Amino acid sequence: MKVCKSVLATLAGIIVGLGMTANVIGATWDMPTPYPDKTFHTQNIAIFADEVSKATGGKLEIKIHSAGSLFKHPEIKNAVRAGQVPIGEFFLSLLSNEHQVFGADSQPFLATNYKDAKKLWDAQRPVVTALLDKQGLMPLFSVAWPPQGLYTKKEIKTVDDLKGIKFRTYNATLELFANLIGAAPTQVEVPDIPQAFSTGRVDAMITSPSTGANSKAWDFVTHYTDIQAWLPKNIVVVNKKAFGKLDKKTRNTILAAAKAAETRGWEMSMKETSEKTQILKDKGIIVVTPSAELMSGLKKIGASMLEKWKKDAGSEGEKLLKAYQAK
Ligand code: PCA
Repeated sequence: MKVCKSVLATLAGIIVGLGMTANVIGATWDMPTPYPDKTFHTQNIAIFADEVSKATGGKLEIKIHSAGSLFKHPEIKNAVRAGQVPIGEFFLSLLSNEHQVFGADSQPFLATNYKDAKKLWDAQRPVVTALLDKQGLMPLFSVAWPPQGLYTKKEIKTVDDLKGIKFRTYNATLELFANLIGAAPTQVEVPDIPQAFSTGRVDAMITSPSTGANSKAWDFVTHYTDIQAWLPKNIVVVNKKAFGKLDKKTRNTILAAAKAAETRGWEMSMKETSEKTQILKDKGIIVVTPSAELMSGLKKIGASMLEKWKKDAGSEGEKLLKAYQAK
């Protein structure tokens, strides 16, 4: 009897350890994301998780761990790759250190509106899928952030006005852009933005109206210049092995929910752009249409970055650009 009990306890431990719920009716998938709950991307994946749960009758629950609480942003991709978690969301262009094609959406002024951003993703998806496949990963969906604008503590009329400013960045491409405009870049994750400003680590940033409003940018900057520089994306990926272990019906359920999440996410993003820009205004930030001089200065830098990108991105990059320009 005693032995029996301990065997049962061990079995229960194994089942829980495997991420199964205690009553063995289904599985729980932990899903890390670097972004806070109130981010529209996180709200979108919450709906995705809900749809999967409902459609599988609770057989598969996806539990979201937001704001980098389970894995820090730079670790999320490898955590999914290693099977530590079966699914995760991260900023696609973070992977540009592996291959430049991952960073195409962060190239300044390559795709600056939703229509072009969507075309770019259509061109990028097959290349990204093939590269991730080699790592045992499969993309489920990808959603763009709103166009990226400039947050500062003074009016910016020319590129020269940005010289020497301590600049918050979020990937290598933005870091290079900041260096080329003569600013001093520091990498800061979204949940840490308010503190980075309040402690004086940074004085300016380029990000969406979404992240600016959610970070309460009016507490630390005065101007938002609407430069619409690029629309970077988040991507949700699964570990192919974990996905393959599911039955066909569940796999199809996930794929259908992913497709819906991509469509819904882009719609949410578009809505965010106007809503959050209005909030910036309402909270007292001066929303500025950029001067022609500022734009031509920034675009010149963007053009030189694209030339370098083309060299670094090789034949895959060329294929991607051709497909983008053909659309
Ligand atoms: N918000 C995220 C990524 C792009 C954006 O708009 C950030 O600022 O890190």
